[in-house]
Amino acid sequence: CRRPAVSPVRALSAPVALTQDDLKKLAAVKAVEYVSSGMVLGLGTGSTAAFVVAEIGALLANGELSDIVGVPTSKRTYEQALSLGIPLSTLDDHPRIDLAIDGADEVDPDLNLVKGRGGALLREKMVEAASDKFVVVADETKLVSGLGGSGLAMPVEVVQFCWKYNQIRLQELFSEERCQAKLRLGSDGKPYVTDNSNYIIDLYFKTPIKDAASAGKEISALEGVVEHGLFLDMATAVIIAGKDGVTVKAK
Ligand code: ABF
Repeated sequence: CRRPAVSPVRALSAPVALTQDDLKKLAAVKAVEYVSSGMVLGLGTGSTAAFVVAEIGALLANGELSDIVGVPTSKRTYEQALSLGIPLSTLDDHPRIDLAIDGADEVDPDLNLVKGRGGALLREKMVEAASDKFVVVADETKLVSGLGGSGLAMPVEVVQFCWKYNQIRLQELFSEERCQAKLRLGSDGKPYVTDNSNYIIDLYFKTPIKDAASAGKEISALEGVVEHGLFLDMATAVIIAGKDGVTVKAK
């Protein structure tokens, strides 16, 4: 078995009340147990995924892992992995990925996910769809009974052309869930622009999505929609870190 990595991820607090960050770190360390030398890895985006990347970097540095190639799901994950000396590649050069590890915004009882509040949903879905295994890391606050149930954003990436037209069509698509569709703005008050030069329309539901599978198809059918944050039947396993410990839910 591996000697403990030296990454900051391992420096978990003593058994006192665990913060949400502590829980994210616990999930990250558990997920990296799925990583073996020689793997092509999908590197996720978000704060939990960042702890995974940090742990992989530390294991590479202490010799516990070798011959890893990472395919990042965002420019910011690319920068983080580069800074840690993780060899990087692309889907063009590595169209088959052994294992992707990424966070999520919502996890339902069937391991279906809402992802993309970090704005990286398109590259995340491309990388994770190309992966033999997709392990999700999350703290217990991400668990929901039904997707959309958190009342927080479910993102849809749209081309910039006539975004308002698609905002209206998306809102109408979910009138039963009393959906509010809002253009995501950056900290500068201007429309947030993704790594792929698109906009994001965030959908906020008053009640969980009635039929996520149909919803995904209907969203994708809208002209000008690039991708959405419903990741259905994609996760191989979900690692949930909670106050009572770490659990692994597998399909
Ligand atoms: C990423 O993980 C995004 O899809 C999602 O928004 C995010 C969750 O972020 P965090 O781990 O910071 O809660 O994959």
